[in-house]
Amino acid sequence: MVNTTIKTTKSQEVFAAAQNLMPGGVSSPVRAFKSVGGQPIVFDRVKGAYIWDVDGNKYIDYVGTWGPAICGHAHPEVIAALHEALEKGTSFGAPSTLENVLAEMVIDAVPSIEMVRFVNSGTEACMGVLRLMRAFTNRDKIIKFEGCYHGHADTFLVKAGSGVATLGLPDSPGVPKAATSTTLTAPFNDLESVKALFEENRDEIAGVILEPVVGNAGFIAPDAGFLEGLRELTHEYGALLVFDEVMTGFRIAYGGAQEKFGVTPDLTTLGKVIGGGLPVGAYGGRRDIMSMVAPAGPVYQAGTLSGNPLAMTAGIKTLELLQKPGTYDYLERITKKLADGLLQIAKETGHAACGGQISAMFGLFFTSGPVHNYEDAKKSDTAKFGRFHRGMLERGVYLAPSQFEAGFTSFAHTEEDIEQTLAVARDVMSSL
Ligand code: HOZ
Repeated sequence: MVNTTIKTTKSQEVFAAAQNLMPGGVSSPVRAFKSVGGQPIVFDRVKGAYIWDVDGNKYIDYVGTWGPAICGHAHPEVIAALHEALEKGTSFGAPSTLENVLAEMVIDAVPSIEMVRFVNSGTEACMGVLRLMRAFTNRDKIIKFEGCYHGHADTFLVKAGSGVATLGLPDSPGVPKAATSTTLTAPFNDLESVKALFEENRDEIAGVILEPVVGNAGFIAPDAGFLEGLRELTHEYGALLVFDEVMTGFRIAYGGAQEKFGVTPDLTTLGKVIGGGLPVGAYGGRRDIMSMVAPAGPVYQAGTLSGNPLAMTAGIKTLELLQKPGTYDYLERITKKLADGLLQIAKETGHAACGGQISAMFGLFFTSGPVHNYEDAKKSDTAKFGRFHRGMLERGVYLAPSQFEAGFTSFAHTEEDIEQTLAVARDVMSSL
């Protein structure tokens, strides 16, 4: 049933050549497979729930280009809309109706967002929001959580997740001490630590930023009351609450984690899904705060390709597709089947494991858990995860090449895809 003899000769050739051309042979670190061993496969094309590599092998994909592909890759309606938009030009660098359309869709969907600024990536969105938090409160310090990742701006590279966690790096060289001296960190799900930081730094903390559901330290859900507690603490100490919904936005619910959990932050960052596979980020929030952004206000932030017509088009069509009735019920059902199935198979094959899912986002740790924060996540047997990852890949299932990244499904994934994935997982876990 299961093919374990895939040939990846061409992938190996291309990746070997890439090593001389780009640092580590990649454009973004986690892609290099450093923590799971072996070499990355080199993609040729993607469609629906599947990837084909340059050797012609087909894989069921649970990375979804790191989150954007919630409709499945290259959805025909997104591609058709892009073809039409392409004829009108690739970049305007000027206002367009498309920006209004996507802005209205985002404002309608996301409870905290009354005004929005489009940028080109999640990193850029978080950089913009950071400056705005500080400007609005006239305070410099921020609180972030261990294992949360908010892009690669200097201030956020403290106990960061994603590639920093994957590679086990200390905080990055090249980041001036001054840039991180204002970054305070706390363990995720630990309200007492946050309160202590507020007490120790009275009237100095601009705000708290977090992934409301962590995806960059593996998948970690917030404990009951955690998000509500942060909302209360930030109110009490006159600080802003910022949800980084680059991963969770339009993924765990149409209105993101803030809709799902009923907690409304002051500001929100978005990316991934709202670009429908093209490079987009956004930050938005309360009108009084957003009115400080230039040129409405003095807080400077700009971008040549921001509001790009192709990116806006892909985003609009993706959100339209997500509005179809039943979409999120379907995503919840298939992802639960996958996450529960993986845990059951781990149990039956004798592996300590824990994990879970919310809508189309999931994770599996090789530790008995529970995992409430990054310290807990680090107890996972990463060597075993590496062997699991390789086994799955060799049998046609593409998972994120790191224990410290969440998995993503799409509504292009079928029940049969999930069943096939679970059959493969049983085979692999039996031989780990
Ligand atoms: N921030 C993404 C992972 N959490 C980017 C990974 C990549 O594209 O390699």
